[in-house]
Amino acid sequence: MRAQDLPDFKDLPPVPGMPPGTAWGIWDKNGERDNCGSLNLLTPENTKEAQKEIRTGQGVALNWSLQRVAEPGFAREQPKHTFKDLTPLGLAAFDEVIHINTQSGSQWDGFRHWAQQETGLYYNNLKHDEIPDPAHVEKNGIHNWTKRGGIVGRGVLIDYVAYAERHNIQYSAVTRHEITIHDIETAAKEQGVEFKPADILIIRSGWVKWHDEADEEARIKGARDGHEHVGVQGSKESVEWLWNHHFAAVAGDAIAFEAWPPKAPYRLHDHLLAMWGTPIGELWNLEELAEVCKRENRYSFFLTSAPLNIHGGVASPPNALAIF
Ligand code: UVW
Repeated sequence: MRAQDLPDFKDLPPVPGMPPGTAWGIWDKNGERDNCGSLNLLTPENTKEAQKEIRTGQGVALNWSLQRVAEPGFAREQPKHTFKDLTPLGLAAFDEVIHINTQSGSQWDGFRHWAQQETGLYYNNLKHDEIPDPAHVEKNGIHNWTKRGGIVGRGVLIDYVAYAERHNIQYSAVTRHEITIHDIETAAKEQGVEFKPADILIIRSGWVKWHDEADEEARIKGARDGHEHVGVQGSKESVEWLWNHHFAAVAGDAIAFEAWPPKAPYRLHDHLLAMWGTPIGELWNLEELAEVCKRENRYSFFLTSAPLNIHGGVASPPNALAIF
């Protein structure tokens, strides 16, 4: 379905057993279950339109170092990187082994990560126990994003850090500071951004900047042991605004895109991942991106992302590039 044919939030057809505003079945085609949600908005036509954003040719990589976050929270593992010396095989060579929890650093949350919490159901009616079951490996696995040609489109950055400075808004990135739709719309206007359907909406909240500037003790307290951080407000207004703009995906630099902890019934994780099939990018490094946007005075760009091709995967480093 094209963005212009999608129903408004209030007109989404009811899905039995699910809260209003569930978008299951919308992208099912010829009796085949959809696994890609709003990524279906990224069509070849959209790519051709988005490539008009390339003017200077400068690329900015949005993955943070795999070694970041230094001390992950929510009992998540630090990445392990070991070298494997191939000298015993008569070769002057190295392999390496990388062991990561995909939630510990820059990531896309896929549709096997998070259920609508009250029903325990994942995007398009996938059940919790089906996820580790090989019989259901095709459902919602992140490999489906590779199969469809990755993520390619127009990215737009809302630099909330710069907006907060301009408007004298003081906050700590490791408190539950809410970014409202009014803030996003005002910042967009000030930055000269007009949203388009199928955009990939990226919000710089200041979490990575905080982490970069904090000492070890503060990082442990804020990132590993504290479970509060800045993000988009979870509210009726946010949910309706996000759906009605028909973004292909959303992303940010904090542990979650939304102000954490979330508050029912407007947990954005539930709506985006489980009810709509909209990927959430988290812990992206947006520092250089913000500098380039400011320098170019342009907050839209061509964006590509090639997630891991892992069959049945839950999440992935984004391997995202913004190209100006
Ligand atoms: C949090 O851990 C806050 O979010 P996610 O599970 O999406 O990483």
